[in-house]
Amino acid sequence: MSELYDAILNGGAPQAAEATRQALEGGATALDLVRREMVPAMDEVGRRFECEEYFVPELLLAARAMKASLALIRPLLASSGAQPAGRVVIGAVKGDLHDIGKNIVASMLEGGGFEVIDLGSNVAPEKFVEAVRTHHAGLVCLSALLTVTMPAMRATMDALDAAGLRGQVKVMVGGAPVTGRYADEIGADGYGENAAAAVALARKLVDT
Ligand code: B12
Repeated sequence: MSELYDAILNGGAPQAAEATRQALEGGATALDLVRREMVPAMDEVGRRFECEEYFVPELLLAARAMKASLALIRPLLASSGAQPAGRVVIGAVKGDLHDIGKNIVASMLEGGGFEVIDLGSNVAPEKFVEAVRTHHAGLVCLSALLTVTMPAMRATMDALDAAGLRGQVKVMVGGAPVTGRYADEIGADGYGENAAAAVALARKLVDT
C-alpha cells in the first residue's frame, strides 16, 4: 500500500493531499486511488474501530484525511462536459452523518456522466422531496451507515410517495448495513454494494 493509504490510516490530511498529488503526477488514475488506496484504508480504519484500536477521534481524523484526498480527486472523476446521463439527487438520510461513502458514490456518478445534486448528510425526507421537485431529478440515491437510520430510508420513500413523485423518480439505496433484500422491502428500485455498482445500476435505472 502507498503513502496515501498510510496517510488516511494515520489521519494526516496534509499528507493525504500531498500523497494524492504525487500519485496523480506519477500517473495513477483517480479511480485507481479510490479503489486501491482510499476504500481499503477506510476499511482498515473500520476494522481498527471495531476491535477498539481506534476510537471516534481517530475516525474523524481519518475521515478528514479521506476528504482532503477526495477534494483533489473529485474534479478528475467528474465528466468533461458531455451531455449528462441523468440528474441524480443524493444524500445520507436523516440522522446519519456518515458521508464518505456517499461522497465517493457521488463522485463516481459524476465521473459516469451524471449531473449530481449532493444534499450532504442528515437529510430529512422533505428535503429529498423538495430537491427532486426543484431539480426534476430522475434518480434519488439514499445512503445509510447506521442500522438506526435505515428506517429513514423507508420514511423518505413514503415522503416521495405522498408527494406524488414516486412515479417519476427511481430510488437506489446503499451503505454498509443496507441489503438488496431491504431495498425490496421498502420498495426501492435497486441496491448497490459499492460506488462502481452504483454507477452501473444508475445507468440501468435511468434507461428503463
Ligand atoms: C468513518 C466512520 C465514522 C465517522 C464518519 C465521518 C464522515 N464524515 O463520514 C464518524 C466519527 C463521524 C462516525 C460517527 C458514528 N459512527 Co461511524 N463509522 C465510521 C466507519 C469507521 C467508516 C465508514 C466509512 O466511511 N467507510 C468507508 C466508505 C467508503 O464505505 P461506505 O460508507 O460503506 O460506502 C460504500 C458502500 O457502502 C456504498 N454506498 C454508500 N452509500 C451508498 C449509497 C448508494 C445509493 C449506493 C448505491 C451505494 C452506497 O458505496 C460506498 C463506496 O464503495 C464505520 C465502520 C465501517 N467499517 O464501515 C463506522 C460505523 C458505520 N459507525 C458506527 C457508529 C456506531 C457510529 C456512531 C453512533 C458512534 C458514536 N458512538 O458516536 C456515530 C454516529 C454518527 C451519526 N449520527 O451518523 C457503526 C455503525 C453500527 C451500525 N450497524 O449501526 C460502524 C459500522 C462502526 C462499528 N462497527 O461499530 N463514524
